[in-house]
Formats: sequence, structure tokens, C-alpha cells
Amino acid sequence: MRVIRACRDLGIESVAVFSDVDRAALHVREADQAVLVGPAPAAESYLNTEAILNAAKKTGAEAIHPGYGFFSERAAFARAVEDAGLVWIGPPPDAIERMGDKVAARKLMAAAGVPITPGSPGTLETEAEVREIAIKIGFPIMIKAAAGGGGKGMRLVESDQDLGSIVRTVASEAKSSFGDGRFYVEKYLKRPRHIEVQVMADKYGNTVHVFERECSIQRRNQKVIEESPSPFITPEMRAKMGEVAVLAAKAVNYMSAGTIEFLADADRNFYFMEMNTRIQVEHPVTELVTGIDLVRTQIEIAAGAKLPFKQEDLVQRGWAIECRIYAEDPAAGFAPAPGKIETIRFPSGPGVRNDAGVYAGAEVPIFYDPMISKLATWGATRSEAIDRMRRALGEFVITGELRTNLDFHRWMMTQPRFLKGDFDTNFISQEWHPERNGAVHADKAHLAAIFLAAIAGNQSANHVAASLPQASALAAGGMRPSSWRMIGRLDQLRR
Ligand code: MV4
Repeated sequence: MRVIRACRDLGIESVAVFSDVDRAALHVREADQAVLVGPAPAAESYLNTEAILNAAKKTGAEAIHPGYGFFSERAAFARAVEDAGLVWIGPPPDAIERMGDKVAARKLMAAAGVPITPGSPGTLETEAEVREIAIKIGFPIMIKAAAGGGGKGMRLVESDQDLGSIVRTVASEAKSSFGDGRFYVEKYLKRPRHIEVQVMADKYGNTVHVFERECSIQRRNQKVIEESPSPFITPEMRAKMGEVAVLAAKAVNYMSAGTIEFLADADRNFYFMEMNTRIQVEHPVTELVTGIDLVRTQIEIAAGAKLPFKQEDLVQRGWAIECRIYAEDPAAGFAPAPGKIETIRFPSGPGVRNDAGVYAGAEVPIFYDPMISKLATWGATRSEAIDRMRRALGEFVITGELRTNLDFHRWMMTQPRFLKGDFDTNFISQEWHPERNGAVHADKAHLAAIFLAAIAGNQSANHVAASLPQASALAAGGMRPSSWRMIGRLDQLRR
């Protein structure tokens, strides 16, 4: 949907591809043309290079945008696109490949003058080598599988006592999970923040950064809330991070949109973690504070245009926050909870942007990431952006057999530490206790549902429960609808 919109703004026709279960998806309805590429399993459809290239040939498409999903960060696919004589709207395949190898990227970044977490320069083989590094940098340390990434194949070592057994565990797990037993060592950062910098580069060596995004609100290595600016960094740190991000991009002759991810410690030291060689889910917050259309710019750059802005043209204005709205159950460990959407009401109004991929009557399939929408708000200040997010979340209604994380986000927008900007990557695991926070919601929502179901008459209590996110928001202390509003809602339920 995001790419279709950028194309439409540019007067370019779009072709969507879809799998069997996405036949009725919003992007299929909205694109100028749509082509079926195979059955639900991604390997047979969205990751089927031949089917995608055939779809392009059949429709006369001239370029392929990989989005942030299946096609992105796949150097072989990017090469196949270029070999077929099509334009790849993304970074050079070589850059994708070089950043995809975590150890090689770490070495390359160190050589380019980008700060990396203290640790081993390359991969290690033995316990003795690990110990030597550990003595130099001090415990605790992290042992990371070379072929891991995204938090997989990573282990903390608190002291020399556990070192031997953990080295053996990481090596054997890495061998069995990734077919590659190599590992490296880093100093362990205790309460790190995840702060990333957007970069954009054209084919002519012009490279700029488009400031930072604060992405520390995550659970199990999945971002949930992002914002820009970061409430943590100083102007000096911002300037330094931007400068370093441009160095990192230039080191791989980068082109198109990309993101340099950093871990920052409490002392505001920051270290390169990895580069995402794609446009990211959280790009709207950058667009909201800079006024730049990153996706449109990607397309223009791929077509051979010069970067339409210089570093000194770019400024951050105000504050933007994004909540990822998923079909998942926060009370059940955020397990996917997809299904059919019966009715949906999207928030709108001043400062609200909702990039949704669904509509009333659509099904969120179980096969892919169960994302419903990216809800972003803008405000002149951080507190205005948060107030607007609270309002937007209050307006957001989704009914049907699926569950959503809307209540989780409503809870987040009331959290004192979040409101102060005082958080790190451990926030959700430390503060979210579904048996405490989630259960309160469920109980009160359930009571309200039973009450209303009795009056509404012909609908089951469960059905009504799903249709009443406001009831649980009320339980969270967020909203207090008056009696006449409740009566208005009863009228809606009867329809
Ligand atoms: C770390 C770390 C602490 N110290 N490395 C997790 C994802 C992977 N790409 C890197 N990760 C981490 N690496 C050192 N030396 C803590 C994490 C980490 C984390 C990082 C970013 C966002 C969320 C996270 C959640 C848990 C652990």
C-alpha cells in the first residue's frame, strides 16, 4: 500500500503480487494490476523469484520495489531482477551481501571508523581465545553466533566460571541451527537503547542521514513503538551518529534508503550493531518529522535522479511516534491472533497517520506477519504526539474474531517511565505483566461485555467483548465515556 501510494503520487502505474490467501488483500484491490504468484507458503509464492519475474514480464513492469518484507535484503533476488533487465528499487546487491554477514560487517565498520562494541575483531575458535578477550574487555560479555542475528544464537557470560560451558553451548547451537559454528565476542551492554539512523544515497555518491529513530520499545527483538527524535540523545550525539551513519553507508557504496542500527549505553556511547538494507516499517516517523517522502525518493533515485535534498536542507520538526498494531494477544505472550475483521474504524484528525493494510471484511491470514496497521502521530512536542496517540488509539475500533494489541498500546501511553522517556530495550519484559496489567483489562472488559450483551440481546458475550475496546481502555484508566455515549454505542451494536 505504501509503495502503491508513492507510485500514484509520481504518476506511475503499480502491479501488486499476491499469494492465494492474499487474494482479497487491500494492496491487491488498490494496485492498478495484480498477479497471483502462488500458494500461501512464502517459499512457493513471495519468495519464488521466477514467479515474481514472470509477473513483471507479463504486465510490462519496469521496476521492482521489495518493500520491507520477503524480497528485501535478498542479494540474489536483487541480482536476478537486474539480470532480467528490470530496475531494482533498492541498494546494490553487493551492499546487501556485505552487510548481511555480521562479522564481515563488524570488521568493515571498524576499518571505516565506525565505533563497534568492544570485543573480538573477527570470529574465534576456542575457549582460550574467548577468555583472552574477556580479560581484556572485562565481564560480562556476550558470545554471538556469526551466522545469528536478530537476537538468535546469543548468550551472556557473567563470569569466568561459566565461560567454558557457554562457549560450547553457543558453538554447538550455532552449528545445529545455522550450519556454522563460528562465533565472536562483545562486551555486554547492560541496559542498552536501540537507536538507529536513516540514510539515503543516490547513484552519484551523494549520501545524507535523515536523523534518528528511537526503537528501544521491543519485545523478543520485535519493535513495537518507535519515535523520532530520540528522547535520550543530545544534539552532539545526534550529529556524531549521523556523521558515522554516513561513513557506514559510504563504506559499502550504498544507494537508496537504509538504516544503521546502534546500541547506546547509559553514558551515551554508541556502537554499530547492524545495517538494515531496506526501507523499514518505522519509516513514517522520519517522514513525519522531516516532511520527506522516503519511498518516493527511493523510486526517484532508482530511476537515476540526484538526491533531491542536501544534508543542510534537512531538519527535524516536532515529534512523531508510531505504534505497530498487530493481530496478536498481549495477554498470551503476544502470540499471533489472526482472523477475520468484522468492522473497523480508523482514527484520523490532526496529526494522525494510519498506514493500514486491511479493511472491514478482510482476513488477517496466519501465514505472514500479522500486522494490521502502523499508527503514527505527530505533535509539536513529544507530549503532544503522545496525547494525540492516546486519542487515536481511543478512536481505533476493530471487531471480529481476531485479537489486537490496541489495549497494550493504550497501556503503554499511560506508563510513567515511557512518558518520561526513561526506558531501554528491557522495558516491556520489566514492566508488562499480563497477569497484572492484561487481566485487569480482560476482567473489566468482560463485565462490561456481559452487561451490554444482556441489553443488546441477540449477540454472544464474546462477540460483544471483542467489539468493545473502549471498555478495556476504561479499565486501563484511559477513557471515561459518559452514559449518553454508552447509549450511543448500544445503538451501534444493534445495527
Ligand atoms: C547486545 C546486547 C547487549 N550487549 N550486544 C539483540 C538483537 C541483536 N541484533 C543484538 N541484540 C543485543 N545485542 C551486546 N554486546 C543486547 C541486545 C539486545 C537487544 C538489542 C536491541 C534491541 C533489543 C534487544 C533486546 C535484548 C537484547
